Amino acid sequence: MAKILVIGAAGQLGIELVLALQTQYGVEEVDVSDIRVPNDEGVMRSRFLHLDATDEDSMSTVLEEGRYHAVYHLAAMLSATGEKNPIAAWDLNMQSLLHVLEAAKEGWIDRVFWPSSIAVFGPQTIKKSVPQDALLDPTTVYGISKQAGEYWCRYYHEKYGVDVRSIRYPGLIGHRSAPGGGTTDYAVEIYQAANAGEAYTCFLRADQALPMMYMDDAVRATLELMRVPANQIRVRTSYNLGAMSFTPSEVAKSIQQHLPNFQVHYQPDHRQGIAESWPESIEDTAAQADWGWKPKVLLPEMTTTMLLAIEKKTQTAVH
Ligand code: AKB
Repeated sequence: MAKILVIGAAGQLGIELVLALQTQYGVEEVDVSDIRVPNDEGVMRSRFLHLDATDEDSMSTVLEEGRYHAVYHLAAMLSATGEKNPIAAWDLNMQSLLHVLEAAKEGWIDRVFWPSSIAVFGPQTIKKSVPQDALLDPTTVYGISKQAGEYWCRYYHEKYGVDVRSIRYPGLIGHRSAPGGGTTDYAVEIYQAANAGEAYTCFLRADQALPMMYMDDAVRATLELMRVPANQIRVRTSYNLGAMSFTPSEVAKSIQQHLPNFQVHYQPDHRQGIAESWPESIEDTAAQADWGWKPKVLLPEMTTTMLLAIEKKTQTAVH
C-alpha cells in the first residue's frame, strides 16, 4: 500500500508536489487523486484514484482503506474563480478539508498537509512584511475559506490531536504545470507569452506588488514542514512563508534582460481589486525559527530558469 496520498494532484502545485514526492519516496509510495485526470505522464506513474473531494462517502472509503501516513490535501477553488462561484468554492474548500480532518481524527491518517494562502489577509492588514500574527481580513470567498480552514486545522489539532500542518502560500510560479483561477497567475502567463514571442496583456496594474515564490522553493518548504517532528511545530493555523515580492513591471523588466523586444500591456480587470486587498510582502520568522525555512530562488534566477525551461518544453513538443 502507498504511504502518501495527494488529493488535487492535477493542479498547479499538485503536479509538482507529486513529482517531488515520487523522487523522494518512490512512485509506489504515492497515490494520486483528483476529479480530473492529471495531464502529466510522470504523475500518472503513481496509482490514480478518481475522487470528488466533496463526496464524504468516497473520501472516507479511500482514506479508511488507504491508512496513509501522509495526506496532502490540495483540492481547492482559487481566488479569481471562487469569486465567480462563491458557494461552490466554499463547498469544495471547506467540505473537503473537513472530510480529511475527520479521517485523521478517526486515526486513518498520521499527518495532514493543507495549504492556506496570503488571501487570508485583507485591506485592514498591514501591507509590508506582514507578521505571522497579523490581522486576518479576507475579502474573497477563497480567503474566507482559507481563514476558516486555518482555524479548523488548529481546532482538530487541539481537540483531537490531529497532526495537521499548513503554509500560507504566496503566488506560485513554475514551468511544469499551469496555474488555474488565481489572481497571481499572471506571473506564470507572462513567461509563457514571452517565450512564445508574443506581447502579454496583464490583468493587474504595472505597479501591483505581491508576495511570490518559485515553485521549487514552495515544494521544498512543503516537504520540509512535513518532515519536522510534531513537537517543533508551534503554529497550528498556518505558517507565513516569504520569498520575494515584485510587480508586473519588474517581472517584465527581468524578462527584457533576456528578450529585449518583449512587451507588456496593462488592462487591469476584476482581479486587480483582489490583488489590491492582499499584502505586498510577508515576514516569516516563525517558519525560520520552527523548521529552518529559507527561500533560495529570487527574481533574476527565476526568470532565467523559467525562460530556459519553457523554451526546452516548446522544442520538445515541436520535435
Ligand atoms: C491565488 O492567486 O488565488 C493563489 C493564492 C495567492 O493563493 N495563487
